[in-house]
Amino acid sequence: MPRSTPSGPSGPSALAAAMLPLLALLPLLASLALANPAPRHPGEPADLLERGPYGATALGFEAIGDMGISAQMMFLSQSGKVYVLDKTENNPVTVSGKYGTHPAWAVEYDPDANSYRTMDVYSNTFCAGGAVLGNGTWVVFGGNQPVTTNGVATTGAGAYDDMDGGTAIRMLNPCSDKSCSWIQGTTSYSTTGDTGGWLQMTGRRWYPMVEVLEDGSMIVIGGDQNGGYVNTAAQDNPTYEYFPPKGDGQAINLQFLSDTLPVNLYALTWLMPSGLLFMQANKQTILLNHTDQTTTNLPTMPIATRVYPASAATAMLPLIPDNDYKVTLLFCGGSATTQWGNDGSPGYNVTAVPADNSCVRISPEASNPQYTTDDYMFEGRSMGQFVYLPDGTMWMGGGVGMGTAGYGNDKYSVGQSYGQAPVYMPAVYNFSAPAGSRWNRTGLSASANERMYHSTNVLLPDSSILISGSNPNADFTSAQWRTRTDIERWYPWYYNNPRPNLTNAPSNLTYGGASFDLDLGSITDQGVVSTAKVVLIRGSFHTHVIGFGYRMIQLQSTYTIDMNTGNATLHVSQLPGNPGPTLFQPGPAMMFLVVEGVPSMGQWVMVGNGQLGTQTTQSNAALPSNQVKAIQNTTSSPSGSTGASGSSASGSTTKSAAGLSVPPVALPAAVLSLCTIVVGLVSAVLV
Ligand SMILES: [Cu+2]
Repeated sequence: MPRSTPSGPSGPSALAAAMLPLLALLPLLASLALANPAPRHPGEPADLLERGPYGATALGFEAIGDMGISAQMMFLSQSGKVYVLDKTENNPVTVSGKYGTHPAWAVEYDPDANSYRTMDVYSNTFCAGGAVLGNGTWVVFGGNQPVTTNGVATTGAGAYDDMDGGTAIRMLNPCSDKSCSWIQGTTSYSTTGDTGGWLQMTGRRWYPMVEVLEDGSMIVIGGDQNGGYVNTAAQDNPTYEYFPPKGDGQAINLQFLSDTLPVNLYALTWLMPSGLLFMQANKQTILLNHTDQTTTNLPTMPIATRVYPASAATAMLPLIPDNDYKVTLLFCGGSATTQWGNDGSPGYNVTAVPADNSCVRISPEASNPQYTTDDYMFEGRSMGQFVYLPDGTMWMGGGVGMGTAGYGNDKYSVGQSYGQAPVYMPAVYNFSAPAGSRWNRTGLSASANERMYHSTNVLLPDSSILISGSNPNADFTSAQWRTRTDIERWYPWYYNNPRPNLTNAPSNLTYGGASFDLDLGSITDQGVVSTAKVVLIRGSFHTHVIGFGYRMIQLQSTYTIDMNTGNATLHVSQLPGNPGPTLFQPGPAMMFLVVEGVPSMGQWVMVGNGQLGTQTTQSNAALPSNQVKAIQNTTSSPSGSTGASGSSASGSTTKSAAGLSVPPVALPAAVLSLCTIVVGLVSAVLV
């Protein structure tokens, strides 16, 4: 795609004179254009020569290896390592630990080395919740009773040496040297007190929701006692509690969880800028004030059920300055079935029910919040999972076209799956595209592998997506749908493009305060520089197509282009001081510099002060206006804009192509403009 066309003032005679030295530069300019091809834009077809580190084509999947266990839960940590948890089952890899040598259900996976090490987790993590605290410690809550062979529940350590995970809490401080292990058992949370035994919650929670609060602590919500297809009153745990514990440490009743039986597991929950919690389960929606336990009813979820086991793809849309960080939630797919069975099974042929294809949005704290329909998906999908891409689009992959989440040995199960007709094709959703054009799969190809219930997808720092896991079974099996321990990666369209360099990035970000500068390098094309942005994706725990603690924000920024030095600088705000940490909770986040939709490699930063507790907020320092410093040192031309990201007004029309290495002071501005013409022509021919 050609770069912007300059509007040089040169007349014919000046043009002829200036062209002579430029002709000598043509080979150099051509080589520059070859070295830095203009990036494609989302949806453009892949160049078949562009391949990922293992040989796959951009926009495609690649099978890259195996991680020994099935990735029911997975997160990329700030150490660069991916931590994976499965349920207790007869996995082919083992670990030696506190209770002997047994099949492993936890691994640390190194995406750079494409290798893993097994880790010892004492209790059954089937099906837990988790997130990362504001201090960077990851915590996993709940699970199920010990099981022995064929997934049969037992009361003591079964054949696999697993303990009861119903009330268990496990913590991990990630490491890059293979030295870390899960903190569990009798280890106390702090040095000032001991839990008196196991790190544990107030009650059993299978399928608990976890959300991170503005002080970096967590709220752990709901769940049931012993598992099942859906919840029942007999085994419901309709309460929430905090971690670390607050107040008297006791669980607090939440009527909403009783009202939404039987479809209230992993109740969909997001912290809102006001500090209230948006909650959605069954068809009901509320805002919860968790401190005084009052609730406000919001509209009923239309069209379909979104919460597990309907399991829609859900996400908070990326938070952007252009709409004053308005919070909007998106729900896509799920199931419109009206019957739910019980904790034993669906009780009907659930696999014959087509998955829903609708998408709806709601902005919970807008005036008069309503669900509105969004662009529908290409097909019905239960258990599709959204993954934020740094360019602001959202990838969706996995799931099924028929049935729901859940599994069991019923006459209508397909193997042991309550879903069938896997969806092999991903799609990309662009929230900022005009209605009617938000879904795109141009140039994408299908995976060869089904990724069903208990599969997970995680963004890596290079913007590829790590994919593993699939349908669970009572125990590890190779029968359909088999227990999958293999790994795939998916590569975005820009995977092999030259990437922006994220240099001199801060390691900590605050809520408000002084801005910081990022060096954009030798780019002077205002059309390119004006696309530069900085985004953060918060560290998040992925399971059951939910990203716990998952949100993405674009920081406000402006730019200065200095034609004298040939460099550009991006001025970047800290996180918004108002509303502060309720908008983007403290804790580790991956930072990307994105130019023309192409991200840098992600770098981890700590948002907030790195500790649990009230975070300091202050007003954000004003950013300089967008500015192009003209070629002569005597003039500087502010744009007159007041710091809005993406403003393109300028007092100068002088532009230069990115990467041009001709010393700018050696040539007059008109000649630089002509250089841009030539580069533009060469690029137009070559691209
Ligand atoms: Cu599960």
